[in-house]
Amino acid sequence: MHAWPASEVPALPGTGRDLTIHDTATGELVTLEPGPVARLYVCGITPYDATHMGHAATYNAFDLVQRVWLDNKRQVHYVQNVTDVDDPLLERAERDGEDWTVLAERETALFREDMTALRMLPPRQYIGAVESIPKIVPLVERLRDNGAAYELEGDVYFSVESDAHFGEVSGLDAEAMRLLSAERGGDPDRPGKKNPLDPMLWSAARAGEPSWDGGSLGRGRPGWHIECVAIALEYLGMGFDIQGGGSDLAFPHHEMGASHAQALTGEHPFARSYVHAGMVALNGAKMSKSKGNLVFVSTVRRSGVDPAAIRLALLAHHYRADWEWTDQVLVDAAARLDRWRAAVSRPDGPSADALVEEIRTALAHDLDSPAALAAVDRWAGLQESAGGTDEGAPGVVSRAVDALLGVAL
Ligand code: 5CA
Ligand code: ZN
Repeated sequence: MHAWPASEVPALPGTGRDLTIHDTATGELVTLEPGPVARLYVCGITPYDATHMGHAATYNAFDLVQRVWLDNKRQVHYVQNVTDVDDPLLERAERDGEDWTVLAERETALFREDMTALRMLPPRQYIGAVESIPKIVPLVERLRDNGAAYELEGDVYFSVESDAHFGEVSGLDAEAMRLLSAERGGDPDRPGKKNPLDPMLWSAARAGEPSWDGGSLGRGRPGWHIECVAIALEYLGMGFDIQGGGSDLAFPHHEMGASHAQALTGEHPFARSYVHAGMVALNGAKMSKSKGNLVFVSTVRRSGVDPAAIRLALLAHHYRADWEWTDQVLVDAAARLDRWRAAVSRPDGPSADALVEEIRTALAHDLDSPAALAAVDRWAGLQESAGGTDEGAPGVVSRAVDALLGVAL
């Protein structure tokens, strides 16, 4: 699958910082030590509806991760998937009497447009679940042959007990896991499972559903967690720097993925850190496709709002916070964008050297984008009140805001 076009990232004067970020597995801030090529896997969308502000906020967080790394002279190997076959997608296509492949292609195309408009850096590989099936089948066969997976009425389940590190990503107890598993695509109550938490690796073909040749597994389709494992192992290998997504992916998705990969390879860890963004809500409830309380990026764009204002609305919240989308959030962001644009439109201004360092420091410390915005606000305030004689300072600010925050002034 193809990704979307990259916007250029200007080089800045001075030096970048090492990224310190909150790791869900340890519950602590960790200073990452990526090699010259930092490796990032971010879970992609299930394309049965348009990109909403919650998705955009999560992708914004991992876009900042890349910008900190790039500024710190690292290359970034970024991989993202598209869950282009899964229960919710098939259910939506069925409900609307639409071909599921047409639905998935249309929403994926819209996602690419939204990501491009928001200036999110594209992944090097953007890979669909369907195109990954030939890679997934041998992994499931291997897990079964190693005794880490078992068959139940034609379906194949992963045995969570096969990984000694199971539970270390989310740190949840068994009861909490059971509740979340039922809520998030698992089937803890299915009779015959060795452990209620065991997730599906391969689902045997069912009437009226698409299915693929699964070799010795028989016809069927892949489970959700193994999809991301197959893609991450293929392109990044074990021990990549960050696996990212929203906080609703910590369990079961990232927990199960880590255990699949660890059971497959005998190595630990799958990812060196697991990073999770908070949930964006609308009208008091988590924005979600299944609930339908959504504000779409594309709808707001089509109403004439500058995508840079949408991006500033996302950046105004710390990535780990749960927050509420309101009309006011966007009004404030649009006002900030106008103010910043006016401030950089003059040929000279207050020195920008300290500001560049402030933005760098804020982002390198657990992606503190609200602190970065406050620093730019202060510079814009100085420009408005006293101005300055530093020729070219507005240009430096403009490049820093572009390179580190992804906002084109
Ligand atoms: N395809 C899987 C991942 S492999 C999936 O979860 N797709 S998704 O379309 O449901 O979500 C895409 C990303 O957006 C995930 O990282 C998810 O955690 C995040 N996300 C979903 N809803 C919200 C929300 N309300 N606020 C913040 N992030 C969200
Ligand atoms: Zn995933």
